[in-house]
Amino acid sequence: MEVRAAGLGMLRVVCLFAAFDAVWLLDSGMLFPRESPSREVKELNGLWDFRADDSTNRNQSFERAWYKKRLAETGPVIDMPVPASYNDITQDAALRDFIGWVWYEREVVVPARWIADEGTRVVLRVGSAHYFSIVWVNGVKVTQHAGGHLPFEVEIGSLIREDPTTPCRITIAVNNTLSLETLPPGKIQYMEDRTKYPEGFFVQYIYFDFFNYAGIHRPVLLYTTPKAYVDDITVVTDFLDNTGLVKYKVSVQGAATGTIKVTLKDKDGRSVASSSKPSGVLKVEDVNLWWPYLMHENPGYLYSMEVHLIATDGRSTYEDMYTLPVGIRSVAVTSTQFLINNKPFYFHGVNKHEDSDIRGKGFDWPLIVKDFNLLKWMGANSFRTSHYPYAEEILQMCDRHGIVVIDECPGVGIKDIRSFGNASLAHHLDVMDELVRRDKNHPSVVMWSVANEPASEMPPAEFYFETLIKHTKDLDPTRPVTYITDSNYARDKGAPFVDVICVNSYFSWYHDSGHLELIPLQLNNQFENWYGKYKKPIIQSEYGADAVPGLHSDPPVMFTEEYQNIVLQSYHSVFDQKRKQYVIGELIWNFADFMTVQGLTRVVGNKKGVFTRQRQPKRAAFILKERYWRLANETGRLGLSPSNHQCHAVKYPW
Ligand code: BDP
Repeated sequence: MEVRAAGLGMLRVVCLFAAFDAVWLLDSGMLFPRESPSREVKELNGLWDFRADDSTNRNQSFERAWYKKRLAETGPVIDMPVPASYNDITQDAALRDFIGWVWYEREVVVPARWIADEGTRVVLRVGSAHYFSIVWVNGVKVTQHAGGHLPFEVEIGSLIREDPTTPCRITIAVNNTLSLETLPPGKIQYMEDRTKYPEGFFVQYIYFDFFNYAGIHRPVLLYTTPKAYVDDITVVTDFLDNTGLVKYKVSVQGAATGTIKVTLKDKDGRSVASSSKPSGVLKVEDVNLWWPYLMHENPGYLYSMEVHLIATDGRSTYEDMYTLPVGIRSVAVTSTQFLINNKPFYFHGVNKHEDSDIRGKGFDWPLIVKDFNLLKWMGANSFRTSHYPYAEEILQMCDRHGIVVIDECPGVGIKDIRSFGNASLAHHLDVMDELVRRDKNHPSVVMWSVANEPASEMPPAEFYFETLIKHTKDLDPTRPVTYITDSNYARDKGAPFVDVICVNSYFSWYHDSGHLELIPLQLNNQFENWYGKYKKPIIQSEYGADAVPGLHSDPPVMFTEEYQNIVLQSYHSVFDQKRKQYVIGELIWNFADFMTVQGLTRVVGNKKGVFTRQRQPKRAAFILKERYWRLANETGRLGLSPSNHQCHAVKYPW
């Protein structure tokens, strides 16, 4: 038996590593900017000059070439913090709801040495800006990028060296207009009825349930590398018995010849494996595997892979160092289970948003750390990045704390048949390229989600999702792929292609409102139908109910905390039956209340959070906490049972 298991393990490793060579098709990397002996980072966060182009045709800024001079010379500017959404920073409702171009500008002092040293690359990087961005340096266009939530960068060293005496003026124009071909899709409609709307009045329709926050959402920075540099690193990991296997590939740019030294170090800085080849397999004896939070006493174990390059471009010699955190783990899916390191993993977690008061979707360390503390307090072991990629810093936290991630692209609200066309698909494939390129090395990321609740019953959905999912698997054959389906779409054309069925349902909320007693019947049927049809493991990827904090009623009525609690508990009783069969996870909608567009069903935003937007618990948070810690003890494989409870018990952290 053991011999057979070992043989199967070896087969898995061979298949996994064989697939590796055929993939990672992208031609350049997007390594997270890190300081090292050869690399410096200069953050450009803080106050930028800001001006919205509110001209009637929304185009005056281009007609008048605002990028050519200082923004303050084009008209009145205001202070705008970066990173932050601009929407909630002022008292101006017109700016909160603004659609069109906004302009950010800042002058930067570039260290003289960076300019003087021709062997230094100076890279300008924007962590994310929503949605379409154009960047100029000293009035010269240097790059543009379509899509929020993902980084883009450009080398500007040669440009700033042209005239080292001019200050480096960075101008970024950002446009939040969404079309049927963007991700997420949206639509602008001009209103023609002059008895109701003035000339030029338009609205942007969106098909998703969160505020369309805009602006520069994540850090902007300059960083340096030598002219010959480590451009990308890819790692795929597995293990056999006690030996960890790290298959890696380093790609280098700017060098004619060079030597590479790769050293894998453990947490104490001891070298555990090394190589002098640009690609290969590192073997780690007595490996410390990367385990999820609550599945092991020592979750989130990370090694450091130090890549040291010495290269020459024919004239000079350059030295570059980059250190990548590496977690060694495996992921696999069977028809009824999700396996991490060959052990069944049950997702007990949350869906989140990047969303908070004042900052909107702006990156904010205090908020991020608070959220992790709340996740761990609750006993959550996972979350889905609903409905778009989150900041890389958040994924790094997940790596370190062992929080498992379903990494979702911004394919939310694909509801119009025109959003299944070729242009949309091409953009969706590009976005998946960018997402996988950015997040491929995170051990916490265990599955890709290519969309949320698309109109997957429409005829074009079949080709669209077959292409999209196949492409994602070509990019990364090591992780399962899913998209999130709405339980109403009984005729789901994409489901045959996914590895895991993720299903959202809101019984007794959007249907049969007030009829809590129907939840067990309807949920049970939901699971049986999906499993019966596809024989794939299922995650309840959303469920929940709005609760206005402090609103009470017994017997429960909608929008009270009691109603939210009963919804959760009714779902939980069915999960408890089905998790013994093929249900592999439950993710509450939502971790915290979040802002939405104004509408009849939203009282200052979506209130399905188990925490308020200010991160205070509703009663439901305590229900989940009690449940998640219990699940951790039952499913976490810590060796817990009543008899050995003393030796390994997961302790409540209070
Ligand atoms: C789901 C959507 C999510 C919404 C939620 C709701 O995926 O974005 O916020 O419904 O209505 O269908 O609360």
